[in-house]
Amino acid sequence: MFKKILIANRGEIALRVMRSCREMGIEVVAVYSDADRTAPHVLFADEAYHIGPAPSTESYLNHAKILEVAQSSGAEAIHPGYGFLSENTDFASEVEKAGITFIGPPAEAIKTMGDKTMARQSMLRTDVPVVPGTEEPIDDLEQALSIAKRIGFPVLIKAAGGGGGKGMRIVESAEAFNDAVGKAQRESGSAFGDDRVYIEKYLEKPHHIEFQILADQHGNVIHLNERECSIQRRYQKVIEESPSPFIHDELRQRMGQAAVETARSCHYVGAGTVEFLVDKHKQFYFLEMNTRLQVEHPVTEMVTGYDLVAEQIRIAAGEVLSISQSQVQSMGHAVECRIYAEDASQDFAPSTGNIVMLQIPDGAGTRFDGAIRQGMTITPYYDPMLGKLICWASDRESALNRCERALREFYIGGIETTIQFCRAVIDHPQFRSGTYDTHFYSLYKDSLHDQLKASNEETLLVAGATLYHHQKRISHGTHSSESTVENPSKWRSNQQGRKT
Ligand code: MV4
Repeated sequence: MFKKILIANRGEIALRVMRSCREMGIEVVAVYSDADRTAPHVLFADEAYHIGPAPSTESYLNHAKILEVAQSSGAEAIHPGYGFLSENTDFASEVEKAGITFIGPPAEAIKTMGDKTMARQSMLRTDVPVVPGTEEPIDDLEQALSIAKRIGFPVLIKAAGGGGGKGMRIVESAEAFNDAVGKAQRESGSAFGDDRVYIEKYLEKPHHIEFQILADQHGNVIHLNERECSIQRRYQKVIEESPSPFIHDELRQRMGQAAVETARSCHYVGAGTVEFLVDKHKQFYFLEMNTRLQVEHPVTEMVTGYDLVAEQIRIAAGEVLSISQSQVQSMGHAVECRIYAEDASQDFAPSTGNIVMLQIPDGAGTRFDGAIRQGMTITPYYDPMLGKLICWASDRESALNRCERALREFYIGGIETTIQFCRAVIDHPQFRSGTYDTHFYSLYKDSLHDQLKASNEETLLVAGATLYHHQKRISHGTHSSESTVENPSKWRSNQQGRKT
C-alpha cells in the first residue's frame, strides 16, 4: 500500500480523499494556489506546497509543478479528484512516466471515453444499446442531413470533445439543420478547442440514470447500482438519489450488466460512471462514460456502505477487488443536495464574499461533504460548489423528510447559497411523487421560484419575530441571563413544579 499520496485538487473533494487516506494510514500532501493559502484542504493535510497564482490554469492545472511537488515530497501516487486534471490524458501519462501512480483509469480509457464519437464507436461493437446517431463527426453537411432525416427529427447536435451539454443543439426540422450545425461547431470550438460535432436522435423526456462501476487491474469488474440524476438545471446536477424511483429490479440488473460491459470494452481500471438515458418506454441507451470519481459518489456510498475512494486507492495499489457482485446490496435510500454559492433569485449568479455565520446540519443519517468554515472567503476563482448534503434513511420518504429537516438546520450567512432552492425541490409534489424526468426544472421553474420567494420571506419574518421576542423578554426581565438564585428563571420553576 502507498505511504504517501498527493491530492491534486482543492475544496470538498480534496478533503474527501484525504479522509479516506488517513483512515488507511496514508500520509497526504496538499497543493495550493495563492487564493488557498489557508484553505481547509491545506490545513487538513500532513504537508502542503504552494503551486502558483489563483487562476487554476497557473496552479491546479499546472502539470509540471504538481509532478515536481509529488517527486520532491516523495508521494508515490496522485489522486486528481474530479474536474481539473482528472480526465486529462496527457497528465495521466506524464504521471505514470515519472514513475508515480495515477489514481484513475489508464490514459487510453480516458482518451476513448473522452471523445464522445470514439466512445460511441467503441460501444457499437458491444451489445449495449447506444442512442441512434452518427458514428463519425460531421464533415459533409449533405450526408449528415440525410442521416438526420433517416433518424427522424428532432435530432440533437452534440460536441465530440465535450459532454455535459455544452455545444448541444436541438434541431426540429431539415430546414434548420445546416444553420444549427454551424452554430454548434462554433460553440464547441470555443468551449473545447475542438469543433467536431455529431448527431443523436433526440429522446423525449428521458431519465438520466448512471451506474457506478469498479474495475481492478486483474479483470474483475462490478457495478454498485445506480444514481438517478434527472434533476438538473442547465445540465448542472442539483439533486441526485439512489435507488432511482423510475427503474425496477429487472431493468436495474440489465443496466448494471451493460455498465460492466461498457467498462470491459475500454479495459477500464478504477472507479467510473456509465451514464444512460432511459426513455418513457424504459428503453435505455448508453450516453457517455465519466472516467473519474464523481461529485455524487456519496449517494452510492450511503446505500452500499462502501468507501469508493478507499476502493480507488486499493485498485491503484494493485489489489484484487475485495467485493464480489453478489455481495453488493443497496440498503435504504440516499439523497444528495448540491450546495452552491449562487443566488437562485438572480439567475444563479455566483455569490462571493465572507462566510460570517455557519451552521452545518448533523444528526442521524446526515452527512455533509464540504470544505467551508466560518470567517473564510469564497473567491470567484473556482467552482462555486460549497459542498454536498447527503441524507440517508430506510425508505425514500423518510430520506426526503430527513433532507428537508437538515436543509432547515443549514445556515450559511454572508453569501447567497442554493440551500433554500434545494428545499423547494425536495418539497415539490412532483419530486416527492418520484415521477420526474430531465425536464423537471424547466417544467416547474416558476413554482420552484415562487416557493423560494415565499420561504425567503418566511425566514425574514421568523428572524424579525425572534428579535422582537428577544427584546421583549429582556425588557420584561424574563431573559435567562437575568435569573438568579433568589429569582430563578421560569424554566427552572416550571421544571420543579412538574409532576413526575
Ligand atoms: C440527450 C437528451 C435527449 N436525447 N441526448 C444533457 C446533458 C448531457 N449530458 C446530455 N443531455 C441530454 N442528452 C439525447 N439523445 C436530453 C438531455 C438532457 C438532459 C439530460 C440529463 C439531465 C437533464 C437534461 C435536460 C435536458 C436535456
